[in-house]
This record gives sequence, structure tokens and C-alpha cells, in this order.
Amino acid sequence: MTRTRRALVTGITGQDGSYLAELLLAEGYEVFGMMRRASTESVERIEHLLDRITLVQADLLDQFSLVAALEESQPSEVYNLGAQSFVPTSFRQPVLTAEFTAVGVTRLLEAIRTVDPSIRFYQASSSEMFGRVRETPQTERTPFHPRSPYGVAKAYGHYITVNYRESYDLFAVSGILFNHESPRRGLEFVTRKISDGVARLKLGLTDELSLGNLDAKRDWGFAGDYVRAMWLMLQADEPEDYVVGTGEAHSVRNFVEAAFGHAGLDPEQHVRLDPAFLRPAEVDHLIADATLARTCLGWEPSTSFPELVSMMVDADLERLEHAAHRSERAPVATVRRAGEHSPAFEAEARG
Ligand code: NAP
Ligand code: G4F
Repeated sequence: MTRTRRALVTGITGQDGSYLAELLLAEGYEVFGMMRRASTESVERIEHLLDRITLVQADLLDQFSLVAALEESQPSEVYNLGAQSFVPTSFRQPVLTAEFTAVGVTRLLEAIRTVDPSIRFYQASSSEMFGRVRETPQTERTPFHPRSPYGVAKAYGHYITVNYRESYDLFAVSGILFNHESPRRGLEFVTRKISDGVARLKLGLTDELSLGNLDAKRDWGFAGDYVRAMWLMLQADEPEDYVVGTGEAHSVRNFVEAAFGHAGLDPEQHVRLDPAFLRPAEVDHLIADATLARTCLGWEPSTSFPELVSMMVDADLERLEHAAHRSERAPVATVRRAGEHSPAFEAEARG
């Protein structure tokens, strides 16, 4: 009799955690999700899965809680998606970002080494590590030049994963994933901020959308496609790191035009440039060469850029219309974060 495979997912409450949990359940896994303690639970993205997954309380800051989470769940696969993942916050809280996003990886790898070194480990590395890019497009061999404390922390997490693979023979791999989005994306990330803003404009809930650098280019895909790449990486015969992206780049301006166009709105009339949303150092242009993932894993993205934009705008329209019908106030995407508006930050942004 074959035993049900078990997976432990850190960051289960996040965008990717929710899609990965769905995929693992569909593949027949018993899914354990690691959640940190909070005074109010943030299970919105996994509410529909709560009767099919087991939540384990632990924190990437706490070594013993990680050991206990592994002992409790006894997984054969661990997906480390937990991180402080918002780049502007990493400029505001660089030390905490390093604790979660960098050293947290070592804590988890140490816990695996202690509890069960046969566990297969996936690390959520990021295209943000390429930063000021050394070549275009970026592959697994492109050198890193991170441009934010987040990117630096991810580079540490990436190399410690490689190091534990080489030192201790762990099946530990990194997926260098380019930006991936969905209707479940956090409201502060630019794509969701735009789709939410467009929906609010369309419904007459606001009359402007404030943004920063419209010239930055990203290789944007659909998160649902990308979690499949994570899973495929842990099913491979040999541990290997992979770049995952669509191979197409679009500017923030392109995203704005597509989203406004989809809703029949004119960006010229509503988009306001606010220097407070510029960053101390920017990543200008990311584009993936995912040849290795295509050839070795058979991975392909299934969602085009226009499909992604339409999906996100439609979902936000539906959500806000539904909320209006229930006479509820929906969360506002354009909340001003204290850190993005400090005098020093704004002065630097204005040059
Ligand atoms: P996300 O929506 O921001 O989710 C991050 C998750 O990490 C949340 O579940 C959060 O829990 C959890 N977390 C934060 N600090 C933690 C701690 N100290 N202990 C335990 N859990 C903690 O991010 P995502 O978009 O799903 O991304 C998943 C991972 O992929 C992240 O590591 C991100 O850096 C990386 N990545 C993302 C992209 C992308 O485009 N989305 C691209 C490349 C790499 P709470 O709910 O408690 O806050
Ligand atoms: O949506 P963003 O905040 O994502 P960013 O910085 O590319 O990071 C995301 O992708 C990484 C993968 O490369 C992940 F590792 C990371 O965890 C995260 O998921 O910003 C995208 C671009 C930036 O160039 C930013 O300057 O959009 C530009 N932008 C312009 N106006 C804005 C805004 N970004 C935000 N968040 N808000 C704005 O108003």
C-alpha cells in the first residue's frame, strides 16, 4: 500500500501558497500549511481549503517552531514560500526582511537536516536577484546584482540552498521565479493596485490612481501556472535550479493601458504620477529565458499577458460590485504607507 504523500508549505496564506495548496490537493497530497501567529487570522486566500488542509503554527524567525512543524507534519516535500515579499517594505525594514527572507531559509534547512534529511526542499528565489541585469534575457547562469534589501535577502536564500545541497547532499532546489500575478495578488503590488484601481474608477468609487515608475518592465505571468513549476522541480530525478517566466516583458505603462482599455477607460484622465512610489534603487527590465524549465521539466505558461490583465480587472470588478451590493466597504488598495512617504524618501524620489 502506498502512503499518501505529505507536503508542508510555508507562506500558505499568501498568493502562491493558496494556488500551490490547490495543486497539491489535486495531486493527492496531504497538505500542511505553516502559519505564523497573528491577532487576527489572514486566511482569506485559503478559506475554501480549510477543511482539506492542516494548519501548523510556526514562524521563520523561530528555529524550534520549525523543527516542531516538521515533526508534526512529517512531510516528504517542503515548499518555502514564506517571506517578507514586498520590495518597498524591504527598504523600510531591511533587517527584519533579512531575518524572514534570508536567515529564515537557513533555519528551515537546519530543521530539515535535523529532523529528516530525505525531505525534498523548494526555495522561492526571485528574479529580483538579477536587479541591474548583467544580460538579457536572464538564465540560471546570469550573475546576480540585487537592487533592494529584498533582492539581497533572496540572493542569500538562494545561495544557502545551493550550499546545503552541495554540502549535505539534500534535495534542495531554488526556483528563480519572475513576477507572477493573479486576482489573489496583494493589493500593494503594482498589477493588483492597477486592476483594483481600474475597478474602483469604473464603479465611480474613486477618480484617480497614483503610481510611480511607469517605465519599469517586468516579465509577468499567472501565479497558477508558476506553482506547477515549483511542484515539477521537486518531482525531477536530480535537484536543479530553474528560471521560470514567460519570456515576454511589458512596462507598467503597458499594464495600465491594457487594464484601462479592458474597462473602457482612458488612463490619461485618471493616472497621477506620485514620486512617493519611486524606489531608492529600481530594477528596470526583467525578462526570463526559461528554456531549461521548458526542456527539462516540460513547463509552459498557459496564460497570456492580455488574459492575465483581463482576469485581474474582471475579478476586482466582480469583488467590488459584490461588496457594494452587500453595502460593505472593500479594502482600499492605495493606502499610503508611512515608509513610502518619509521626507527623505520623497526628497530622494524627487531627485
Ligand atoms: P505573499 O503573498 O506576500 O505571501 C508571503 C507569505 O509569507 C504569507 O503567507 C506570509 O504570512 C508569510 N510570512 C511572512 N513572514 C513570515 C514568517 N516570519 N514566518 C512564516 N511565514 C511568514 O507572497 P507570494 O507572492 O505568494 O510569494 C511567495 C514567495 O515567492 C515569497 O517568498 C516571495 O518572495 C517569492 N516570490 C514571489 C514572486 C511573485 O511575483 N509573486 C516572484 C518571485 C519570488 P502572513 O499572511 O502571516 O503575512
Ligand atoms: O509589483 P511590484 O511591487 O513588484 P516587484 O518589485 O517587481 O517585486 C515582485 O516581483 C519579484 C520578482 O521579480 C518578487 F520577488 C517580489 O516578491 C514581488 O512579488 O513592482 C513592479 C514595478 C516596479 O518597478 C515598481 O517601481 O512596478 C513599479 N511601480 C510603479 N508604480 C509600482 C508602482 N510598484 C508598486 N508596488 N506600486 C506603485 O504604485
